[in-house]
Amino acid sequence: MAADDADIRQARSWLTSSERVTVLTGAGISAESGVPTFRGEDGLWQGFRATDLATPQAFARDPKLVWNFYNWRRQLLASLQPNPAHTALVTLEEKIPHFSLITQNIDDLHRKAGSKNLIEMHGNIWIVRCTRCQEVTRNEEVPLPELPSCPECGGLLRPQVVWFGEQLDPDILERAFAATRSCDTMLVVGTSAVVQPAASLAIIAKEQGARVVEVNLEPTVYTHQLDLALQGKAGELLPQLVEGL
Ligand code: BJW
Ligand code: ZN
Repeated sequence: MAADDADIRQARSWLTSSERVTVLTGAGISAESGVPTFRGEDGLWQGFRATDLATPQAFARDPKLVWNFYNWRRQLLASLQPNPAHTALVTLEEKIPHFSLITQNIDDLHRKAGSKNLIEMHGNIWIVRCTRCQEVTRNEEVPLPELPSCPECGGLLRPQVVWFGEQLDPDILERAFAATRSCDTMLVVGTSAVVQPAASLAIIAKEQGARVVEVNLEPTVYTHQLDLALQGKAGELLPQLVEGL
């Protein structure tokens, strides 16, 4: 059922009365900017499932294939802009005394929109890391060579993103947990909530007594456990939520 005005007013009043708001976003918030999501029909790249390429095993087996996938996404992202959902979160950050934005996205669109207190759980597509000397650098070259090499040591570079089976950066994970444990209201936007540990954040927030509001085109596995589910497009619902705050 599509979100109605009463639900939006309810969510807005929780936001207005909150000192601390934490937002968790996933691929769905960037969909209206033209970024494909991972699951569903959108999650395909040249016949490959995107999630099958986001693994250390795929990179070890065929680094060219995986780099082609990331080069294709870098090329696409270079021309894409944040949408009204990203902008609404910048507005929200300006209004809320303690605001944190946790994103699973690597697309940099929250930063491009102007969000400040940003926690990128799965890394960033514009950062590369040397697989030999571990040097980490921002690199916006598009496209990179099929097998890009480290300017310091000649080792093979990889994207600074978190693949399946890899540990999240412990400092980043701790920041995400801290923002989750302390918030009064959490907004969960455009994530299928199947990938751990990000998926557990909404439940942790709930257990700590926060109000949790989901914004998604479709119901997710968590919908019934949360306080309110607003069904619809993030680019339409988030601007309505922050209107008049
Ligand atoms: C809209 C919309 C619009 C569309 N408006 N909404 C515990 C239990 C079981 C398994 C595990 C576990 N702990 C760890 C695991 C293993 C694994 C995991 O979770 N597997 C599950 C699939 C079961 N997790 C890991 O491996 C993590 N590492 C870890 O935990 O290390 C320790 C450990 C290792 C091994 C075992 C145990 C512990 C790392 C996870 C890294 C995920 N990496 C990726 C790739 C990042 C780089 C890249 O982008 O290339 O991250 S995979 C991919 O999924 C990407 C995303 O960030 C992530 C989440 O996807 P997201 O954002 O939810 O997107 P979609 O497409 O799924 O959903 C889009 C949603 O938007 C949909 O709901 C739409 O309806 C909605 N939507 N348009 C509003 N306009
Ligand atoms: Zn190196």
